[in-house]
Amino acid sequence: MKLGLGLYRHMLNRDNYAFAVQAGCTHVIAHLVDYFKGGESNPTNNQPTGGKDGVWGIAGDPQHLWTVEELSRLRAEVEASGLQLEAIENLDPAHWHDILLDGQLRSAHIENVKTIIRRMGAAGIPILGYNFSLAGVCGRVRGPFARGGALSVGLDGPVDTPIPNGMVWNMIYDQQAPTGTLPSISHEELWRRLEAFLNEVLPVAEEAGVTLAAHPDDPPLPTMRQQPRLVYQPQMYQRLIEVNPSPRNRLEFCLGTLSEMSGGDIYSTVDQYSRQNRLAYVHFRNVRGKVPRYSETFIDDGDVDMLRILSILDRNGFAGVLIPDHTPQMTCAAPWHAGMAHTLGFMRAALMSIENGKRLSGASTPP
Ligand SMILES: [Mn+2]
Repeated sequence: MKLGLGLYRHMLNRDNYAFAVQAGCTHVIAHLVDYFKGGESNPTNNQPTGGKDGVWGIAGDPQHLWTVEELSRLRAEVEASGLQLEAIENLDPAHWHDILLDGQLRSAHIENVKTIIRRMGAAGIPILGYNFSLAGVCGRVRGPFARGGALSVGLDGPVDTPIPNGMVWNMIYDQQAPTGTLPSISHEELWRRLEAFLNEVLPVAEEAGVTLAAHPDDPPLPTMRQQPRLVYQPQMYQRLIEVNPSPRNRLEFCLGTLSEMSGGDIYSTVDQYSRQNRLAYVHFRNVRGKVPRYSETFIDDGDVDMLRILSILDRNGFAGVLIPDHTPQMTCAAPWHAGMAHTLGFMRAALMSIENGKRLSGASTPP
């Protein structure tokens, strides 16, 4: 297993690459969507929250798809710092909103995603993470929920305010949209859209050598903002991978979200999907509680035994990248970095302990 750091768009710079190397990382996962553009309730020194039913920010330029040159330059900068670029996390709503919404631009947006996948392949970036969700990440509350009063986020019950027109997945893609709200759809309609999307883009992903990695719904409730959620119980990931058997159809395996789900057992869930070799990469996060009430914790302080998770991943031969997902904000001049450094230190020690255990038991072959 490999240690990585996820960086938001405005954090993609040499200082943060050096920080990652210093913390023992070998890989970076990059967000290219600027979630914070025009957002009012979204401090840029933390994960985007947007408030309970607010907005992260304004989506990007619908005419500008990430170019091979931009992607290659990013990869080169990451590699110049001694790291590898493992994945791009999340598509810009500006480029694919009508796939989620089944709108008039759907076929153009399918072409957008195919183009992005081909360009990632050309730039040698192996994984594209996505979240097939209308309401996206919403309903979050912030507070001193973590150990020592560290600022963290959580869920305090469902949020049912409808999504305004022109907004999808936490972001505004049309500032001129007529007033009104998005009509509700059924769970089966959402699955139909997901299946059509995967069946159209996975052949291109196979050709391009790019893996699609699906994030589960965070928060994992059956509905949020009057819209269905896709993967809100662990078993629903099985349906997603059975939609299309392509080896490029994999999971952005978010341990925190899976642990927040009301059903299932986190350890058997990790075993089930890692045994099938369906994990593209892992969001390594701990949490206390389950829907509809939970909060994010420090990595060593939640409901989940993260060491046990790693031993299951190791036993099943997972060799991909783990990144801290979110962490509580630590009380100091660099709250985000301190939280990440704390989690990365924990992860590094845990991974070293697994390797040492194998060496002592003679299980690994010498180099
Ligand atoms: Mn996650």
